Amino acid sequence: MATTVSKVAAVQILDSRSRPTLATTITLSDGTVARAGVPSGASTGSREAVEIRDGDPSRFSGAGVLEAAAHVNGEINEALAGRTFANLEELDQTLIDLDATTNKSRLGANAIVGVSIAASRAFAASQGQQLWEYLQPTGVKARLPVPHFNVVNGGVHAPNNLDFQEFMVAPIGAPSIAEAVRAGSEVYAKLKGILAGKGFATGLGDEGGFAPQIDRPEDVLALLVHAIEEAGYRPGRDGVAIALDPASSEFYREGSYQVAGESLSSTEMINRYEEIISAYPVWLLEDGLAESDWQGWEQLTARLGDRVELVGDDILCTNPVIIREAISRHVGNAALIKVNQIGTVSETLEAMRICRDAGWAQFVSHRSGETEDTFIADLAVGAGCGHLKSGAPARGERVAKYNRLIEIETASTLAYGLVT
Ligand code: 2PG
Ligand code: MG
Repeated sequence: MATTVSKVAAVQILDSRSRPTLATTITLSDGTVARAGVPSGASTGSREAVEIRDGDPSRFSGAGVLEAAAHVNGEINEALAGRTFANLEELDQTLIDLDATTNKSRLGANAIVGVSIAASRAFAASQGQQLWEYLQPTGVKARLPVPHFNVVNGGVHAPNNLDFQEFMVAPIGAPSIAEAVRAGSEVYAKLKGILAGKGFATGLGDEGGFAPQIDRPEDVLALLVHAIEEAGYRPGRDGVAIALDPASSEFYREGSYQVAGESLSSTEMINRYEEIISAYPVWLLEDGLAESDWQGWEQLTARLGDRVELVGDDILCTNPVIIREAISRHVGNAALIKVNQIGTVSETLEAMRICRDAGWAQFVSHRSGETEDTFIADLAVGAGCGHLKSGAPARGERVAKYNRLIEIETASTLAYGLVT
């Protein structure tokens, strides 16, 4: 169904970390109005699409996005207003051509992605479809994804000594989203009590997880298993499993991994992960090795690829070209999916299609800087990828996505769970 755009506009707002980001609005000629909040990361891959920041030190320490907003209100609006598009791909391609760089650095990925997300929402509404239905590729079964609750934060997301960035609990064995959210919340509450009982602070990191002063990742994992059990669940895939995102590019220095006071080679780091997955119910490992350590990744995949899901985030950047290369080199067996890493919804769906065709899993993700926008919940459902991470079961910008999943579950007959 062809759709005509009347206007696009953007304004500078704040994200969940108090950094500027964009709220983007699109109006269609049929009167449909849709909005998008633009996410932004902290532990970014070097090959991500580029978000534009003003760099004026007198405003938000240079982090303002007035220039990106001006690109939406000026050049992008001029290119789209009054034009009729056959579909979202056509609109996204117009944005890509207008920018004319390989990494969206001229107009800004933050300018472009907000327009693309808002447009997909508007096109869905204009056709009377739920957003997840609109995003669902032909031949793909939609499903409700297993939520991955990031309950302990470290790395660049928290001011503690913990080198690993994310410790997630995943209620894989839950019967529904509503019950999975309950499990996440109950484990989170137990964990808070356990931490407080041991004298740790229970302040939160950027994604809503606790940020205790603990050095060794294994010590956190022991606490998580304890919290899962205390909440009345079985630790593991038939109950509540654990997922890790060490975000290891952040502690990879001059060819070695600096973890809790030790300096480890790639092989030693893989040995460490092997011990970890043998001792704890870890089912997924994201960015176990650094984005530049492709040889290490090949070894990691050969050694652990049949035991855990190995997700590439910084190394892949939701980029179809890089994902293709990783598939052919047997680097990982799954891709993290972040819309703003590549910059348009169409390219994101293309990255997911490439994964599906290769038998790779796709793990849809929020960013550390978020708004209340719930687009990723619909994306995970429509693409039928089976798992999503959106931070802790706490803080409005994180739970908005989980709450949207509950809403979708209530209004549909979709199945819950991993793709098996
Ligand atoms: C990650 C993300 C989201 P950031 O590394 O997976 O959790 O963090 O948005 O800071 O890149
Ligand atoms: Mg990551």
